[in-house]
This record gives sequence, structure tokens and C-alpha cells, in this order.
Amino acid sequence: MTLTPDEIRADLTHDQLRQLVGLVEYDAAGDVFPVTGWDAIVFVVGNATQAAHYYQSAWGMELVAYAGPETGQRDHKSFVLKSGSITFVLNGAVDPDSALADHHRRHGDGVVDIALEVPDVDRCIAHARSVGARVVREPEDVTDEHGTVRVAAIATYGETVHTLVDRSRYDGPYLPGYEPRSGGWVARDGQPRRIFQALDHVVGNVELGHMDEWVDFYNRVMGFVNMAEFVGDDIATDYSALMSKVVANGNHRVKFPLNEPAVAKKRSQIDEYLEFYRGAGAQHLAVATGDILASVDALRANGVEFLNTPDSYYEDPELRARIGEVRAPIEELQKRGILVDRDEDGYLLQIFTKPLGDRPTVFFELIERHGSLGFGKGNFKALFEAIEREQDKRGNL
Ligand code: TYF
Ligand code: FE
Repeated sequence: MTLTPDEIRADLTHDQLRQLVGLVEYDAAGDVFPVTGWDAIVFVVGNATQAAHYYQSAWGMELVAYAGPETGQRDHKSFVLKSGSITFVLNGAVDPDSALADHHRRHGDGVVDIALEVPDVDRCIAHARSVGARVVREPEDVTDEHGTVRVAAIATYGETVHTLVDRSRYDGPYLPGYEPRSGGWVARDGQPRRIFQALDHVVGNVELGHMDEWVDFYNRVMGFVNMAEFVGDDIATDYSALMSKVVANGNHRVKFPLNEPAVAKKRSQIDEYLEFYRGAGAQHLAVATGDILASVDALRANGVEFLNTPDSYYEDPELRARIGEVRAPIEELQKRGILVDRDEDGYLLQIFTKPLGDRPTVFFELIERHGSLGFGKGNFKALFEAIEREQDKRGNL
């Protein structure tokens, strides 16, 4: 699906979202932990004021709300940005004694909360508690003049949490306590520049030997199902240096691949992450776009750096035969370093950025799906070799 510029600017319909991220229909009534979709991705960063500028100017996001010292929140600043159906919240410590400053000292820039939209917070928490999950925030109503939001939170891998949000009785810009903000950074021609429309998946890196525990957590606590795509130890030791399994919620809007390191020739990219993040955490956010060529061009023009794909990738006859016809000439993909993968359901186009912050930890993926519900398994070799070239530059042995 290629969206027109008007469609890109408009909010997505259910049908567009289905094609963009691979939504499926399912029976929510029988779900022990019904999840509707993503609510927000909450980051802690070293300088939220500047990060908010970056996500607007480089990634085309729109500033929608703010909380900070001027609104009575003295501890930290929070900038709320949107792109299509996904919300990012950027938190940065103001008070030197803020717990966020300690978090940042330890982990660097990273994702602290993968917040999910749920229709019934209390039902989810009751189930999670009954199977032994750690509840880090009890269900509560938070209210302002725009209405009431019901929230709670459970712990997941590392210091990451899932806040559960029911905003069905709320029409404010984000949450109570935030004031609407617009404007901020504006493109020189005043045109909106939406570069991505939705969030497709968030990958978690966990410690060696713990992947199956976390798969079990998502199965048991959150009722997530296992998806077919995984990287087992057969592939792991050859080139990938990681093992991976994927879980998804009932409607498949929320997809969590989970990686653990595997022993290989060099230090695993997952070990490098775990060392620099000081533990388990979110590794990459895959954002969905209806036009990955235009998105990559815009991002490159804005200074975002991507992993390089060697020409040999596009010249590999086996790969060319397997991917067949896609919506753009291979030369156009090659020019931009976009990868292609095909499976029985269709194909996908994808590309990966270099780490976005100072540490070799969190990075982004752009993904354009055309039927494929996978994660680009056919590209793992090329991708992991590209990641290893970057690791080498950092002095990895
Ligand atoms: O989400 C995925 O599984 C793909 C592949 O370090 C991937 O995007 C897996 C591990 C990794 C980078 C990409
Ligand atoms: Fe991915």
C-alpha cells in the first residue's frame, strides 16, 4: 500500500492500519488480558528539550502536549509528540535529584515505558496479579477538565514497564497534568512532514538464557500468542549471534520480538547492548510507513544515518529470484539501502538506522509491509553483518 500525501497527513482508518501493520480480527471476549493497541512509547533522555526538536525536525513528529516546571511538574520536562497513530513521550530531568537523572546516568537514552491501550485496566491487573506479575502502579483514576483516564502498570524486562491506559473517558491531548502544545518546530515551507504513520513492533533484548522466561511472561501474564518467526540456535551460531522469538497480542497490533545473545565469533550485538544499557531493555522500535522510499529520503535529508547495505545484497541472484517483483525498481531500493523480504503471505521493505543516541543501544527500523507478517528473516544475515561492521568501528573484538 502506498499512501498519497493526503492520506499520510490524515489519521489512519482501521483498514489502512490493517495493511500497514498486519492487524487481524480475533475474539477479545475470550482474552484474559485484552489489549487494543499501543498507547505511547515513553523515553528518558539526557536532554528532552533538544530531543523534542530532533523528533520534530528529523522525524517529522508533531508536538501535542507538554508538562514541566511551567505547568507545576518541577522534577522533569515531558514533551509529547505524535506521528499518525503513535505517541512518543520524551522525559528529561530538570531537578538534579530527579530519579530520571539516576536512570539516565545508568542506562543513557532509552525506553522506560511501552504503554498499552486496554479497555479494562482492572481486569488486566487482576489477571496479571493472579499469575504473579509485579504490579508497579495500582489502578487509579487520574482526572482533569478533559475527563478521566484509568491507569496502572506492570513490570517487564529490565527496568522497563507497561503502563496500561484506558482513555475512553478522556479527550485531552495526552494525560491529565499535560497542557496542549502545538507549533514548536515547523518545516520551512510550513507543510506537515509525516514520515511514519504507526508503530509496528518493539524489540526487547534480555540476558542470556532468559528469552524463554520472557516469552512465557507475555504468554501467561498478558495472553500474547507466539508468532511463527524465530531465530533458533541453528541460525544463531552461524552469523546472527542472537536467538529471537516473537509474541503478539490478540489483534497483532502489538508485536514484541525478544532477543537473547548467542555465542558467536565476535561479541554478540545483544551483549554489546546489554553492557551499554546496563541490562535488559528495548532495542529497536519499528515504525510503519506507507512509502519507505520517501521516508528514507526525508530522513537522510534531515541527517538521520542508516546502516549500509552492500551492492552484493542486490546482485545476489538467489535473493533476486526469491523476492520477485516489488512495488519499486530494485535500483531505487539499492540507492537507499532498503532491504526486501518475501514469505508465503507477501513481502516487506525495511531499513535500520544506526543507534540514535550516544550509546550503541536503541535504534529505529522503518518497515513497509505488503502482506508479509514477518520481520525480515531473509535479511538477518545481511543485517547482522551490517551491524557487525558498525560494532567493529566501535572496537568490538
Ligand atoms: O524485529 C526483528 O526481529 C527484525 C530483525 O538486532 C532484527 O527487525 C533482529 C535483531 C536485531 C535487529 C533486527
Ligand atoms: Fe524489527
